[in-house]
Amino acid sequence: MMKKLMIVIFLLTAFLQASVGFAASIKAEVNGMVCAFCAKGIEKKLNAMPEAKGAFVNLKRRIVVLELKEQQDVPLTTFEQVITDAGYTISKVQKVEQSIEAIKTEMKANP
Ligand SMILES: [Cu+2]
Repeated sequence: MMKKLMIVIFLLTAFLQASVGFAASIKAEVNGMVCAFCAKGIEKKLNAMPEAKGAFVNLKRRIVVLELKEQQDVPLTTFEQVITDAGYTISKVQKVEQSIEAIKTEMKANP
């Protein structure tokens, strides 16, 4: 009885880890964005990617976020290429398990 319960818990944990282990967004620190047109341009380029669910730029914090559609992935190098081709440089880039909404909420909480 106990053994069965342990197996169920183990499987459930494995399943949950697999489902949340998926990166929801690519978040980067981008240099060279100086105005709202820069931000809009980057958002437009990222939104044009087939894997994109959404894109978000915060000029003040120099943050660029590409949220991915479910079960979709984009290599960091591909993301970096889009940004550098647009004329900007990246100082930091990482995959995060957060949606754009979650990132915005986090930013509001830490002004
Ligand atoms: Cu600009």
